[in-house]
Amino acid sequence: MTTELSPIDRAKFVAARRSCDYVESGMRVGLGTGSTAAWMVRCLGERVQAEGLDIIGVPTSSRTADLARQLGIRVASLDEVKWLDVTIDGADEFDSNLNLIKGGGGAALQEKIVATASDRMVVIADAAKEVRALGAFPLPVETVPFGWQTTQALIEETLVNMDVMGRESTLRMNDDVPFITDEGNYVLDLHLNRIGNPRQLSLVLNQIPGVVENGLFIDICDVVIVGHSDGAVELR
Ligand code: ABF
Repeated sequence: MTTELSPIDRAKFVAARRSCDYVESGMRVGLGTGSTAAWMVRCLGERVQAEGLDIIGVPTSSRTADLARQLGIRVASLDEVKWLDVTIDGADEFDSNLNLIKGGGGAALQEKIVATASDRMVVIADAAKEVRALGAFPLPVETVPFGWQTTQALIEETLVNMDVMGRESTLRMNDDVPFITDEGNYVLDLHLNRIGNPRQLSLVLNQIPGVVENGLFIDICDVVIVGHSDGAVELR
């Protein structure tokens, strides 16, 4: 399955495979979204088939639910299991405090709900996701469809008037119709370049009427497993 992988895909696979050490029979497991998380789902599916691993998977997106079912993993909704032993998910960026930018795939709201409803959150990523300061990756902000362009203008006005961003931040948002999420909400991408105070920015954004959630994960991640083509490193 993995001999012909590119170096970055191998790094993702290595991190994903290591993360499965956190999973044992009887666990309720949040299953993340994205290409790295897909490797984790495949590895768990192999264990279900090979050793009868008995887990309940709670997917963070419809894409992950489809993959998990195809691989024979028992799937349930968060409402059915209420709380999880562990969630394993990817990220777009992580810093030295294990704060994250997530949601590049448009599932940040569901991912944050599932990750928060877990005893432990494990992030799996290739080394390129490690940053000194969050923000080079566009920050997803999920809004309700009603008045989304007004919400976008409110976001811009609020952030420009506050010093929650780094000196070299600029505010650029998509002009075309935003991405539509599983929940039917819209996703705006904030091109901030560097976020000076991610904790404060996350609080400020979620106070703006119309904003449902943002892709900053502050004090949620417990472990980041960084994959390299020749091994994995765990950061706590
Ligand atoms: C999901 O997948 C998102 O939160 C995150 O943006 C993305 C990472 O994708 P990949 O693992 O493909 O880089 O976890």
